[in-house]
Order: sequence, then structure tokens, then C-alpha cells
Amino acid sequence: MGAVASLSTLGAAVAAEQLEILGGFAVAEGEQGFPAGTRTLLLLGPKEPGFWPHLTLQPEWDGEPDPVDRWSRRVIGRIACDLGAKAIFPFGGPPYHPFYQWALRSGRVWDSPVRLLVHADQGLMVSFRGALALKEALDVPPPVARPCEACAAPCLTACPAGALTGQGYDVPVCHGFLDGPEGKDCMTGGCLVRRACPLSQTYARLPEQSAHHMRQFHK
Ligand code: B12
Repeated sequence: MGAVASLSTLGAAVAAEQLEILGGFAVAEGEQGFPAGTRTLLLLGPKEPGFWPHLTLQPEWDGEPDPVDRWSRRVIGRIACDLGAKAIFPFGGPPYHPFYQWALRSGRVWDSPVRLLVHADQGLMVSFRGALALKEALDVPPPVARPCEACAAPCLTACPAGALTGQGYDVPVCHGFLDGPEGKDCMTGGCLVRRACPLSQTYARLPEQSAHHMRQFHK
């Protein structure tokens, strides 16, 4: 592929793997916390519809642990290599790269009333498969207004265990609830808080995909 041409050619390259540029930002010369020479950071996540059927046809879907992360390493690693860029991943820690902070810096992802990140199009279902650190200063997708301002915030009251609310996330209470029969809906269809977001509801994610991640979260 050679040098990065533009955001749209890059968007097309990642779309071939059912990935989407969720946002990005300019990195100042010499800024710490990024690979040397980084001028632009782009965040990549699943592109719907079609991410899960694409992923489950890949060689990493082999019954061994961490297929999604292994696929992300191979595919995003190769895209980065083709571009002369560096791939960075949200997994593999601790320590972790601060994807949460990077997402906020993009201006296209916000902290929701329950603190979990919310994306302009994908809502609370947003997730990241990796980032590209580019040496070129590229135009990034423009910031958008925080979508929660005009929302009645059903996320605040959606958790049946009261574990994820405006008061924060009580992880042990969440796990305790998922252990019981009443946690089945969360386990098979995904977190009810994330599903309650009106933006998430307009964004096609298959329950199988959510169920896979819930099993990873609650082993
Ligand atoms: C550790 C971690 C967790 C821990 C959080 C510990 C805590 N604070 O309670 C646990 C295991 C609980 C967790 C859970 C989940 N997480 Co998490 N997590 C991470 C991870 C790998 C590292 C965070 C970190 O330490 N960063 C470094 C420190 C210095 O930065 P920080 O900004 O202070 O990090 C804080 C936030 O990231 C926050 N946080 C992390 N996850 C979550 C989830 C919720 C619900 C909340 C409120 C806060 C929160 O906790 C961190 C420590 O305080 C990040 C990936 C990454 N590299 O950032 C994903 C990440 C933040 N998590 C994510 C997701 C999707 C989840 C789950 C929803 C997974 C799932 N089921 O699909 C679950 C929540 C369960 C549910 N309700 O469905 C997404 C964010 C998506 C979003 N919309 O906000 C990320 C970016 C991973 C990704 N690849 O996309 N996670």
C-alpha cells in the first residue's frame, strides 16, 4: 500500500476487514506515550453490520483462547506494516495503553452518564480492536457533540443488579449477579446498560458477539 494517502483510502483499507476508524487525533512532535515519530493516532473498532460473520470465518476462530485478540494482532498488525505505521492494542496488559483516554481525546467518543464510553454512532456498544500510530500528520474525523446531552439516559437505570449506575461500576456485584439464573439475559444478549443506549439500538451488533464478550468478561 505504501505511504498513507488520505483518511478515506485508509478507511477503505480497514473496511475490507470489517473495521472502522472510530476517531483519531493529532500527536505533537516528541509527545510521550506514543511510538517515536507518531503524528496521528487512529482508533479502530468493529464495523457493523457484518463484523461477527467476518471474524468467525477467520483462521483464528479455531477453538483456542483469545480468537478476537489474535485476529486483531494479525490483521491490524498487517495493515500497520503496509502503511509503515505501528499497531497498538488495547489488550496484552497490564500495563495497558490508555484507550479510554485516547477515545475521549478523539472528540467522537464521550464518557456516558454511567462512565462507560459512548460513541457518536455506535453508542455504548463501542469497543476498540486496536490503534494505528502514523508518522504522517493526517486530517482526522472531526469532533462531534456529546450525544448524551439530549438523551433521557435509560443507561442510568438499566442494570438489573444496580451494579453499573451514575455512582460507578461495582464489578463484584455485577459478577455476583451474572452467576445466578437472573443474569442469563446479560450473558446471552450483552450488558443491559450498553443495550439500553438509544444509539446502540440503531447499531447492528449480533447477540452472539455480545455473548462471546460476556463469557470472556465472566469466566
Ligand atoms: C481493565 C479493563 C476492564 C476492567 C475495569 C476495572 C474497573 N475500573 O472497574 C473490567 C474487567 C471490569 C472491564 C470490564 C469491561 N470492559 Co473494560 N477494559 C479494561 C482495559 C483492558 C484496561 C483499562 C485500563 O486499566 N486502562 C489504563 C488506565 C490507566 O486508564 P483508565 O482510563 O484509568 O482506565 C479505566 C477505564 O478504562 C475503566 N473501565 C474499563 N472498562 C470499563 C468498563 C466499565 C463498564 C466502566 C464503567 C469503566 C471501565 O477502568 C479503568 C481503570 O479504572 C480497557 C482497554 C484499554 N487498554 O484501555 C478495556 C475497555 C475500557 N473496556 C471495555 C469494555 C467493552 C468492557 C466490557 C463492557 C466488556 C464486555 N463485556 O464486552 C466490560 C464491562 C462489563 C459489562 N458491563 O458489560 C472497552 C470500552 C468500551 C466502552 N464502551 O466504554 C475497552 C476500551 C476495551 C476495548 N477493547 O474496547 N474492563
